[in-house]
Amino acid sequence: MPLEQCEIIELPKIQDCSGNLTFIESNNHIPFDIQRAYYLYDVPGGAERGAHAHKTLHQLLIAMSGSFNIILDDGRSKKTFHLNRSYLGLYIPPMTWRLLNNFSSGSVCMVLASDKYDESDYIRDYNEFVYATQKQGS
Ligand code: T46
Repeated sequence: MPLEQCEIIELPKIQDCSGNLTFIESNNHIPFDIQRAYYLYDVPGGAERGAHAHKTLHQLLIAMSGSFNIILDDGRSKKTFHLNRSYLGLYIPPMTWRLLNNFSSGSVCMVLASDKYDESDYIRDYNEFVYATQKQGS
């Protein structure tokens, strides 16, 4: 998918003197049905996550706490995003290579996904990913 389809989505934020509340509705605030949620936490300093693409999975990444970088790659170009607010989500469509790094201490990355875990949906080899994107584009 072209990188232009990857975007930061600003989620609703209800603010009052006792704190903030953010909510997410499938197919309203994000363009897919949520089938799974998972989160990354206790990530050691200097660690990297991801380094793969998904064939069909749509995801939204949110920094629930702390911050981290996400480098996205569509096989032609790369773009780096920085997440550090719990009302901002990064939408990642299928066929987008991602690498997460620069996790701050205590950071939590929550992920909403359009499908259940399926290892056969992963492309973990970068050359295979680039080949697949070129085939799609031709
Ligand atoms: C992404 C980043 C942010 C499961 O059993 N169930 C699951 O739902 C998931 C996501 C993973 N696993 C198992 C599969 C592997 O044995 O947990 C292990 C690590 O999984 P993975 O390589 O997917 O972990 P990350 O953190 O490198 O990547 C994940 C997502 O796959 C990826 O799409 O954007 O988190």
